[in-house]
Formats: sequence, structure tokens, C-alpha cells
Amino acid sequence: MSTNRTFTMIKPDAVANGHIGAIINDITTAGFKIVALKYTKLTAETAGQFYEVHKDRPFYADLVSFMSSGPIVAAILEKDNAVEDFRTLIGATNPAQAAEGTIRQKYAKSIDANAVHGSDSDENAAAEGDFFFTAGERF
Ligand code: RTP
Ligand code: MG
Repeated sequence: MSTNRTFTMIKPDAVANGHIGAIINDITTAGFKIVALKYTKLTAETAGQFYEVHKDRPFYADLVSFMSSGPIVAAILEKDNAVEDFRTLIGATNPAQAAEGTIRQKYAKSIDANAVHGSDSDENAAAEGDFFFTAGERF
């Protein structure tokens, strides 16, 4: 089952700009089923833990600061080939390079404020889902 799941966050920029509903609509229209869903806010500490894999990258401090700057929506999504198909749906990390019709092309403003997160592997999808959701919060 977990190999057909991915994890996403609607990032603080997209929440602040009023795009929660449109992004969830794009996700479900693309065939993803919502397994878990939560409106919450990361602290600097929890954002730092979530992005620990990037801790030596030059953008880490800005990323942690941005991701803890406002509320986010976290979700676990299910679909065949979920990880790869979801990254296709959201588009390139830099919205200036994101394909027409992708979520980042439509709703993101910059490489930092890029609207959504999508897991990059089945292993990370499972770990990231576990970071936010207990077993009893998945349906
Ligand atoms: P995400 O994890 O958010 O789905 O994005 P991604 O896989 O496309 O990109 P990743 O390499 O995992 O980077 C995580 C987030 O860090 C910011 N970033 N900034 N200034 C930069 O060069 C840079 N590179 C990455 C982005 O906001 C990216 O989503
Ligand atoms: Mg990533």
C-alpha cells in the first residue's frame, strides 16, 4: 500500500494567497485520493527536523524560516505511481521552469515560495507521512 502513496504540503505562500481549495481540487481531479489531511503550522524546530536532509545546503536556513512562517496543509495521497505522478503534477522546483498547467506554474511565485511539497521517493513519502500523521488519522 505505502508504495502507492505520497506526502504533500501546501506551503505557507499558497495558504496565505488563498489557494488551498484550488490546489486540493487539482490534486483530486488528477486522481489522487486523500488518505490523511491536516491544517497545521510548523515551528522552526519541526521544520528543521522535516528538512534535516537539506541541513548542509545553502538554502536550509531560508527554507526552515519560510516553512515555519505560517500555516500549512499536510496530506497523504494515494494513487498508482503516486510519488512520480505527483511530482509531475506539481512541476519543477523553480516555478519559472515549471510546465504549463502544473501546480507550481499556476500558484507559485519563486523557488523559495513554491506552493507545494511533494515527496521524492517511496521511502521518504512513508517517513514524511509518519512525521505528521498517526495511524488513527489515516482513512
Ligand atoms: P519539495 O521538497 O519542497 O517538494 O521541493 P523539491 O523536491 O522540488 O526541491 P528540494 O531540492 O527537495 O528542495 C526543497 C525546497 O527547498 C527550496 N530550494 N531552494 N534556492 C535554492 O536553490 C533552492 N533549492 C531548493 C525549494 O523551496 C524546495 O522546494
Ligand atoms: Mg524535495
